[in-house]
Amino acid sequence: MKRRKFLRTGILGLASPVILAKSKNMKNNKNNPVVLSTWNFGLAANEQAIKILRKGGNAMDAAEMAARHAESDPDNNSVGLGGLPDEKGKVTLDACVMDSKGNAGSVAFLQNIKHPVSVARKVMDDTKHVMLVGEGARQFAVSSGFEETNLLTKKSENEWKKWLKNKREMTPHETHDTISVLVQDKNGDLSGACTTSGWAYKMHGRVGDSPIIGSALFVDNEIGSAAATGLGEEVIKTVGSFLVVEMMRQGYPPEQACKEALNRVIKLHNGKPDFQIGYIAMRKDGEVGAACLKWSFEYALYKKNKNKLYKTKGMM
Ligand code: SD4
Repeated sequence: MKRRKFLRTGILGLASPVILAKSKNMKNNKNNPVVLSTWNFGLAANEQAIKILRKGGNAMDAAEMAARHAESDPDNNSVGLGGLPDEKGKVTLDACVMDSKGNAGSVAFLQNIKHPVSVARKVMDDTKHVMLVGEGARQFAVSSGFEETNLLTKKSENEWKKWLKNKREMTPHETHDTISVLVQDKNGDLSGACTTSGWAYKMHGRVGDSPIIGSALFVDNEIGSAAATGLGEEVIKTVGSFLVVEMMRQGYPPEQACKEALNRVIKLHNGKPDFQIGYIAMRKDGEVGAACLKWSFEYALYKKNKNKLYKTKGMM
């Protein structure tokens, strides 16, 4: 098939009315910071990012602060403190960051550290590696000055004990609270962060998409950034956030780029996925978009001095 025709017909072979913009000469959105994050607690997280941006801070610092806010919230049962544990009652954390220079840091299967996103940042800033996992990640965190804390709150422990009675299989959309944050600062530079305790009552040792660069988060400072929430296994298999950014590079607007990435998942599941994935995307010119597979998905957007919650309907 000729390239041009392929672009016009889209992944499922369906005609789509998408107008492909030229990504080459993408305008940089300067002096108009934008913050985009997943779910309704993204609003409060965005506020933390805004504080940094108002002082002229950079996108990476702002994204980290936003993610830290969700990690500290004991009522958010999918991130940091108060996150629901795995099948063995252990709270295990995944997080990553990526900045405008293409640097990245990540931690997976980290335990007893309240701010995995900041450990991921340290991996990026202070080591020659991108990813540390498990006990090695914990040791690195402690040696970098992070305090160890028990993250299993009484509430989460009680939930886990209830679950132990029948071990009903949960899906991530039942406890969806992963925070992914995309930020553009006043210079127009892009960065992002993602942090989660993952799938409630998952197998001990399970790692999701959230620490995987390209899956839950990808930033290309020339084109845009994208991030995910939802069933990590399916995001990993389709390298979701990288794909969304690549679609924007091809000229798809942010929302359409998210939908094209979701079309891949729909196709792999014979048109009937029974789980949730949500993507958020931010383009270099400050345009944003979001899409989800099913039901609905809320995201928080700060732009032009307004921080508001939006809801997008599922594609099916
Ligand atoms: C995971 N993607 O561990 C995460 C879960 C999630 O909203 O996003 N929940 O698979």
